[in-house]
Amino acid sequence: MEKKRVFSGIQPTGQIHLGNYLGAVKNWVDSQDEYENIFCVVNSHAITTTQNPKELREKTYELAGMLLACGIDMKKSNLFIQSEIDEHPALAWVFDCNISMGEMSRMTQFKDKSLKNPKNVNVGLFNYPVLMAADILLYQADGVPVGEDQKQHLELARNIAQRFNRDFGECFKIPEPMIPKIGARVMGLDEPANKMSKSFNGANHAIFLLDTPDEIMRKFKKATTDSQNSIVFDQKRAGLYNLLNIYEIFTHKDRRKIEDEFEGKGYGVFKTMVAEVVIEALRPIREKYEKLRSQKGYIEEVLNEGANKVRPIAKATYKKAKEFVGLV
Ligand code: AQP
Repeated sequence: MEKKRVFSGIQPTGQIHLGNYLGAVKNWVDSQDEYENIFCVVNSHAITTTQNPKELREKTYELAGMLLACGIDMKKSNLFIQSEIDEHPALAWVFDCNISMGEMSRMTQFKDKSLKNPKNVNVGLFNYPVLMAADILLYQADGVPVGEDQKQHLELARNIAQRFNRDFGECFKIPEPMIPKIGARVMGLDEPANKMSKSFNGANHAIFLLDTPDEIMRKFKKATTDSQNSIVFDQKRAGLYNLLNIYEIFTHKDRRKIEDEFEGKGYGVFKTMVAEVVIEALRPIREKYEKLRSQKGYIEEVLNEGANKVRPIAKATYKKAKEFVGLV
């Protein structure tokens, strides 16, 4: 039986944090055998916020290296840089002309990001979800493994595909969201009301995958919790719940067992144990990245190979879409 195809992307806007890893990348790695995998460093999405060109180029290759260090295996997956395949913006334009301003105005991430960065509210930022729809639909993906924050964008991609198929002819597969049961929304350690984010400034906000063991321990020890003393899964206690979820994912223990383990123990012991589990889980990634970071030639080779393999899929889909709308 043919394997189902998954597509997902990540922006080279900064270092990967625990939210990106648990919400997306770890799931890409863990299910590589099950699917036909296409993963993308979405650098064209990154320029919707101000970027220094030289740094963006560096961060693009660094992120690709990080994904390989996390376990993306080129024998099982294709990894490429978005800007290397011209059909992404080309298909986005076709979609742009078939989507209303009203539908786009409901996208909450645009509102959040505009408020965060009022000096650079550009058309690309508004259009971000359309480019994301093109990314996914070009590859006829069956599933899209992402964190919960991308749910609305995925719904839009499905609507775009359904409408196009109805109005012009059967062209796109309708992709299913693949949002993990735990880890879909990792919250900031300093402010558990906000999702952990690359662009959020704060020394104790995010655990980055390249943080040293000391940094990880310090950040977890300072994590915001509450003044109660029981260690139980209670969604209303957001800071504690976030830490417990992180512990649950890395230890694979069930919730009852975790609550029993920490019965009668205080936050000091609990936070230390969460930090230790995370340090051990991230250690091999950090070590592998240290070896890979000097091998820019190898990373470039992997990315070129990935682009060459998936380009024909993108070209075939775009050609079909173009013909359907009369662009030939
Ligand atoms: N806090 C999170 N918890 C779970 N999943 C998350 N993702 C992001 N933050 C969390 C998932 O990571 C994947 C890649 O995200 P992205 O880099 O493309 O963009 P983003 O969602 O905008 O991530 P950031 O960290 O918040 O970046 P900035 O600060 O640049 O906007 C996606 O699957 C996302 O769901």
